[in-house]
Amino acid sequence: MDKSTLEGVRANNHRTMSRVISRIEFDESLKDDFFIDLHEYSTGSIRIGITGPPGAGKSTITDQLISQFMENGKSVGVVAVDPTSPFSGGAFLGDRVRMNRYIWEDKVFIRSMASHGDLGGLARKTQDVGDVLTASGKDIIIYETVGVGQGEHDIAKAVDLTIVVLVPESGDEIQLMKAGLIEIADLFIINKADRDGAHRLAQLLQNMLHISNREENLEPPVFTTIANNGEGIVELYDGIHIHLEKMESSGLLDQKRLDRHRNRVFDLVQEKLLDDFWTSEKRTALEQQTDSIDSIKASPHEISASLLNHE
Ligand SMILES: Nc1nc2c(ncn2[C@@H]2O[C@H](COP(=O)(O)OP(=O)(O)O)[C@@H](O)[C@H]2O)c(=O)[nH]1
Ligand SMILES: [Mg+2]
Repeated sequence: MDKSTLEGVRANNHRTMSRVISRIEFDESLKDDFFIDLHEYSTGSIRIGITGPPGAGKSTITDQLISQFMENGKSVGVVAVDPTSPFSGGAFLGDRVRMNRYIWEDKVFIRSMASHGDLGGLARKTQDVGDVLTASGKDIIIYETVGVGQGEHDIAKAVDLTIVVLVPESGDEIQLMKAGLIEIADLFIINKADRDGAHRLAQLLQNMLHISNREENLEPPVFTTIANNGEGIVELYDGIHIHLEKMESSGLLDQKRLDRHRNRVFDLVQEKLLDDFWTSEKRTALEQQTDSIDSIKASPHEISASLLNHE
């Protein structure tokens, strides 16, 4: 990676961007210098995470939002993060085909990214990829991820606005709480409002949010959509902007961005220390000290202390 790579990114060269993103994805070392030089160009975008259960309509909504942003003269970078399987997952392929109608436009860049089972680095990777897309001139970065585990929390940490997509079948209050998506949402969409129960669920959700909301927080708005025919999309698009403005004027957006900045430094330090620590000698020492079932007699605390003190 050298200056010309940065220039390629800045010139919105999608091939260069793809190459850089693959290196981030597969953890092939990119020099700190690259990111240091990139930084001044990487702070101007709005970053939105879209999460929810499989099949809820996240990709369809993303697709509709891309059209809205484009109509309003904005360029968009989309990262579909698949936390469970490598690229070739059926649903993802479908997503890409549907989103492909923009591929010829240099104002839209769409990319899927697998986490390779390593969720640890996901927040960092998605932020690094967001920086690359921002530096290429994208105004809006959208991350789509399936909300079934840990991945959506990493994405929520990496964005300005987290959107949770639910469907009428998403269930009652208890099921919603259990799903663990409530606490990360800044904004909700009940999609598939062509089915029974969408408005009931929207009402239930609004009541829940109203009761549980603490004063200093902004209450997440709830929108209903029928994404596959575009119903409710303009209202959603406007609602996203109104909510972002509220987040901005209340200071919440700055707070989020600052927390993100600080956490990023924290995570990077942690990763670097771990990388430096686990030399091949240390790994060998660990393996030698844990090479048979008998070795479980030794205290893990003692083994770790000896590794930490080992020169
Ligand atoms: N009935 C109905 N189907 C929808 C709606 N939105 C999306 N779909 C369909 O639901 C399926 C899953 O949508 P997709 O966007 O791939 O969901 P994702 O897994 O959350 O990304 C697709 O067949 C869509 O066409 C909607 O509002 N109503
Ligand atoms: Mg999808």
